[in-house]
Amino acid sequence: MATTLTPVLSRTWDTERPWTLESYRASGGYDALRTALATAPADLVQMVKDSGLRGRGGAGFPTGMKWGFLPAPDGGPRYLVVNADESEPGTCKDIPLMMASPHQLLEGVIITSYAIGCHHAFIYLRGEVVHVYRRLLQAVQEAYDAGLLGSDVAGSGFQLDVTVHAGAGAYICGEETALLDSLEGRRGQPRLKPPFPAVEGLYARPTVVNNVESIASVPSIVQYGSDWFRSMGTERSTGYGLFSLSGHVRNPGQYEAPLGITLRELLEMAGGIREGHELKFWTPGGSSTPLFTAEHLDVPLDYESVGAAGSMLGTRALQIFDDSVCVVRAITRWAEFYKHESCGKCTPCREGTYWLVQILQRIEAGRGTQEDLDTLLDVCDNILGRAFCALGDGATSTITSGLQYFREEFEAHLSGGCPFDPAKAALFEY
Ligand code: L3W
Repeated sequence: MATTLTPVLSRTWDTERPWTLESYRASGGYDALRTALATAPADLVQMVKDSGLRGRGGAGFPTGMKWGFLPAPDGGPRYLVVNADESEPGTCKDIPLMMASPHQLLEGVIITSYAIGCHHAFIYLRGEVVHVYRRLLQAVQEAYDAGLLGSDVAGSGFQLDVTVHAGAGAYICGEETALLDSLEGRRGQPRLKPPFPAVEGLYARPTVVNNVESIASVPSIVQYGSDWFRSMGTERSTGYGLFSLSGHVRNPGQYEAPLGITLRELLEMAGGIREGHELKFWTPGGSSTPLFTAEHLDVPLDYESVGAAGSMLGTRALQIFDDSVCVVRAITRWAEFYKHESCGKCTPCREGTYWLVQILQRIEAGRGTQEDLDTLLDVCDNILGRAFCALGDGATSTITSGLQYFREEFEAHLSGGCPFDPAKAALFEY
C-alpha cells in the first residue's frame, strides 16, 4: 500500500479493513472532531492558517487563507465542495486515500464545515471510479448512522449533510469552477474568475473548494496542532504529502513524506530505477508540470525549490521514465490527452491543443521539419497565459521543457522517425 516517513494520511492503510468506521475509530479517528466541536470556529480557521497547509490539488494556495476569504455570514447558505475529481495523468493519491481511509476525509469535511459555517458539503468524485463512489457512500451512511452527520453532529447541535456526487469523467471538471457548473447540472466549463468561489461559488453562494488531501490533513492539524504540522516540511511548504511514484521505478506507489524530500530519497524508498537502466526524465507534479531530468534528482520537492528549478510541485505525481523511452512519444501522448480533454470554451486551448497534436504526431512519425519545432514553441506561446483556465497552460509544459532538454531527440525524428524503436515508430502513419 503506502510507504511512509510521516505516517499521518496513510497511517492506517495497511491495517485490517481500514475503511470502516470501527477501524478508523480504533486508531483514534474522530477524536479530532470532538476537539474541534469544543473550539470556536474562528480559532480553527486560525489554526489551519498557522499550520501553513497549502492546497494539495496542484496550485498550493494557502488553505486557511482561502477559508478566510469567505464573506461574513448573511443568513444564507455557504458550501464546502471537496474536489475529488482526480484525473491528471500520473496523479493517483486521492483515490487510494478515499479507498483506504474515507472517514479521514469525512472527519476533515465535518471539521472544515463547522469551521466555515457550512451545513451542506459536497464531495465531487470522478465518475469512472465506481468502487470509490460506493466506498464513500458506505462511509457517509456509517457516519449518519453513528450520529456524526445529520441534525446533531456528535451531540453538538451542529447540523451537517454530506452529498457524494459522481461526475461523468471529464478532466476539466477538476478545475474548480467547471466542477461547480457540473455539480449544478450544467456542462462543466470554467467560469471567469473573479468572482472566486469563496465569494460566489455553488449556486452563487460563498463556497470553499478544497482538494481531498487538503481536507484529509485537517483532523491531524486539529489534533496535534499547527506547530506540529510546521515541524515537518520546509518553512514555506509545511507538512507532509502523498508522493505518487509511477513508471520505471521498482516499487511504484504512494509514498507519504515531508515536503522538501528529493526524488533521490524517494527513489531509495522505492527501490530505484528498474535494473539496467538510468533515469531520463520525470514530472514532479503530473503532466501539467515542466519536465525534470536526472540533473534535478536533488531538487527539494517543495513549492519554492521546484518553482526555482523551472517546474511546479503540482500534485506530486512523479512519473519516472528511464532511458528506454522516447521523449517525443511520451510528450505526444500527453498532448493527445489535453486535446481530448480541452472543453472547447476558449480558442487558444481548443485550437492550440489541436495543432500541437498535429505537429507532434507528424514529428513522431518522421515527417516533421525544423520549422515544425519552432511552430510548436510558437503555438505553446500562444496558449500559455492566454487560455481561459490552467488546462491550456498545462498542455504546453512538457512540450516547452521537452524541447529545452531534448531538442536533439526531436531533431533526430525529423528524418526517418523514432530513433528509439524504429519498428514501432513505423506503425504511426497519420
Ligand atoms: C479567493 C482570491 N480565492 C486564488 C483560490 C482559487 C483556487 C485556489 C488556487 O489550478 C493547478 C493548475 C494545474 N480570492 C484567490 C482565491 N484563489 N486567488 O486559490 O487558484 P489558482 O488559480 O492558482 O489555481 P487552480 O485554478 O486551482 C490548479 C495544476 O494545479 N495541476 C493539476 C492538477 C490536477 C488535479 C487533479 O487531477 N485532481 O488536481 C498540476 O500541476 O495545472 O496550475 O481555489 O479559487 N484572490
